[in-house]
Amino acid sequence: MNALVINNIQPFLLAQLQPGDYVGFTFFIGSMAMLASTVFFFVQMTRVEGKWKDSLLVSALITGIAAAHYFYMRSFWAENQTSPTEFRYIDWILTVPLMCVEFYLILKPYGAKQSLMWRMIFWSVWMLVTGYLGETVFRSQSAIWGAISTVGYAFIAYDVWFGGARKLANSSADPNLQNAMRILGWFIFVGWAIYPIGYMAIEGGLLSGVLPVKAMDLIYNIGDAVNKIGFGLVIYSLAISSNQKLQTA
Ligand SMILES: *C/C=C(C)/C=C/C=C(C)/C=C/C1=C(C)CCCC1(C)C
Repeated sequence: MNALVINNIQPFLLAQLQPGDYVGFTFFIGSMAMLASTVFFFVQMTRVEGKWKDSLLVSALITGIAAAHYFYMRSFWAENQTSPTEFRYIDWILTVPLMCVEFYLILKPYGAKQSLMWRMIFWSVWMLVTGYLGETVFRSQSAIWGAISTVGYAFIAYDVWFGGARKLANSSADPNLQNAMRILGWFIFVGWAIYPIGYMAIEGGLLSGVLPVKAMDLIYNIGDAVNKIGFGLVIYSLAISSNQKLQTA
């Protein structure tokens, strides 16, 4: 009797992780990496001046929100061995717009208007809501919804590579900012392009049969670690280099 009760509550206390469960491993690694990055960005926030505090705070919020969701997602995966789609998209709908805020914050001193931020946020929400619909409600038409989602992705990539965001950076005459924008542009172009590949691995997706179904979560987990932590580190090094210039000037 007691053993039965303990067995029932055990999954809530102790996530199961089996040998060979590589997706499960990446959920655990992801949760710890996000947690550690959050601590790092918070501590670094106290070491920089002025507006850089906001940028590093947003970096910490991005990895912090992701860390909380990864703790849920890894338990969900451990118990069900299926994709924690809802937690995943709730995480993204909070963290991806915050990445757009990050662009606004670094460009604000060079004349970025709030409209730039809202435009990028709009397209990120577009991308994620339509992607969610394709993964869940309209799974049999996932290719069409994936294409609609990609429109939002393309607008963000355009802004960062050629559009308003890039033009502001180019006109800033700040080599640190221009360099950071170039690297962030590659994050969007290559790092974010990882996600549609994962999406295409779902059942009925364009790459189903080519990639195993479990590849989706593996790809999303790797993408999140690269993009959220890497993105934050680019902002961090921009903050440190600009801050040093301030202090020695
Ligand atoms: C921290 C989380 C990030 C940076 C998430 C980014 C997600 C994407 C860029 C997702 C893009 C998608 C498409 C472009 C088409 C297929 C559906 C999505 C949502 C996977």
